[in-house]
Amino acid sequence: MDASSESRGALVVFEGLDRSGKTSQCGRLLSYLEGLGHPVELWRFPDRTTSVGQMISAYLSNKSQLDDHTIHLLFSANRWEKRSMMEAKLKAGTTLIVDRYSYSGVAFSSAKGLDFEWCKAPEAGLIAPDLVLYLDIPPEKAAERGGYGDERYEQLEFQKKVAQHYKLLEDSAWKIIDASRSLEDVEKQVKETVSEYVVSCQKGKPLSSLWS
Ligand code: NYM
Repeated sequence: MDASSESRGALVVFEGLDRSGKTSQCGRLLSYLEGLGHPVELWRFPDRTTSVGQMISAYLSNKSQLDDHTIHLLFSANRWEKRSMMEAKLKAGTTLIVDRYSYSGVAFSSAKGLDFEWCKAPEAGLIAPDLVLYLDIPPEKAAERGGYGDERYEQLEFQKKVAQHYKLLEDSAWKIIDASRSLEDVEKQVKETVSEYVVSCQKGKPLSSLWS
């Protein structure tokens, strides 16, 4: 058996606007896969536990100011610092559920006016997700859900721009999920979709790189 046909974990990414329900769905999917006995971990970006992540967290909570390019590169660096650990976990058979990834990086920064291709460039070479679950919700409806917090970007007009930029990133790994339905309906569709991908990775689908 060559290395590429070895069983591995699946990389499942959740994307969507703020308040689209990603964090709840990630938690439910984690419990479901754990219940089936799959080795699985829940990750999130930004990972605020690293020193780069703490700089990002200070920026998001308006405790520091950074040039738009600089914060974009910090978000990307925060993914790069986890890349080798990600590869090791996937190859060891652990499925990773990831709350936000490179698509958030590009959609949020390009919505501020940064060049779209420039935003994609530092993400090239990260591990490509097997599946991107895009929780699709009208920005107005997301804003109604308990309101936004105090962090940067949590404003309706900006979220509308982010939604437009997300749509430019859709590729064959994406599944668009109508997230304006109930939590239970969304959960059901998420579980059905993910099961198929976990099995194809167990059958030895090779890892590939993002945007390179
Ligand atoms: N965000 C997140 C970015 O602008 N770029 C990125 O690369 C990532 C991963 O950070 N409003 C933005 C999107 C969110 C904010 O995310 C924090 P969360 O999921 O609320 O912790």
